[in-house]
Amino acid sequence: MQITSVNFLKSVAKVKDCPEETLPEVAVIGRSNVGKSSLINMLLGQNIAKASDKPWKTQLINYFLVNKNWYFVDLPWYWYAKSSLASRRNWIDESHDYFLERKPFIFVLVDGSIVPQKIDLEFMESLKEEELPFSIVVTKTDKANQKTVSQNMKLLKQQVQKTLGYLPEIILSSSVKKQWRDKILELIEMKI
Ligand SMILES: Nc1nc2c(ncn2[C@@H]2O[C@H](COP(=O)(O)OP(=O)(O)O)[C@@H](O)[C@H]2O)c(=O)[nH]1
Ligand SMILES: [Mg+2]
Repeated sequence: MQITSVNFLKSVAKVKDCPEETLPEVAVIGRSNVGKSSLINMLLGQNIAKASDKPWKTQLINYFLVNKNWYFVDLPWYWYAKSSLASRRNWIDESHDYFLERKPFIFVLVDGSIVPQKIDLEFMESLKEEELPFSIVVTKTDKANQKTVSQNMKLLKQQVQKTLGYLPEIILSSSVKKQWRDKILELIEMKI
């Protein structure tokens, strides 16, 4: 897919303020700092999503209108591994409500430079329980050496398979090296 136009549409705090559901939607979700905004910037070819080290700046749902025919959505939920069980349940429920209402194509982002995190597996399991299909994008594959990334990938595949009973599509990415951009855009084109 060629990106011919990108417009920042709006940021909203509540699902009720989301744009009319007339266009297909691709949503990225993942732990704070996993690389959601950077991935969007890399795929769209411009610094349009705020990428920052300050996660509290991005607690809104951000909509980008791409090629005038689909939305790319940067989602705010899904906090820290150390968040309390109650707050975890809360954002998991909020994100489910969003997904069930808007039915986006979902990318769950996981950090390829570290070993698989329990909170990521928990989140994927919760999506499965709601029968919400998703693909996994592995971010920051440039941040660790190749051997470490391969080991992390192997563990990820094993643990996801064990948790879900199947393996969703897993795609690698590096927003810094701008790798696998075409492949991810191809997948988006297929899904929207
Ligand atoms: N090395 C490396 N750093 C990345 C990559 N993607 C994001 N980052 C960095 O990770 C931090 C968080 O990225 P950001 O996109 O804001 O994450 P978000 O909170 O999930 O939106 C920033 O400092 C980014 O520069 C990547 O592919 N490789
Ligand atoms: Mg962000």
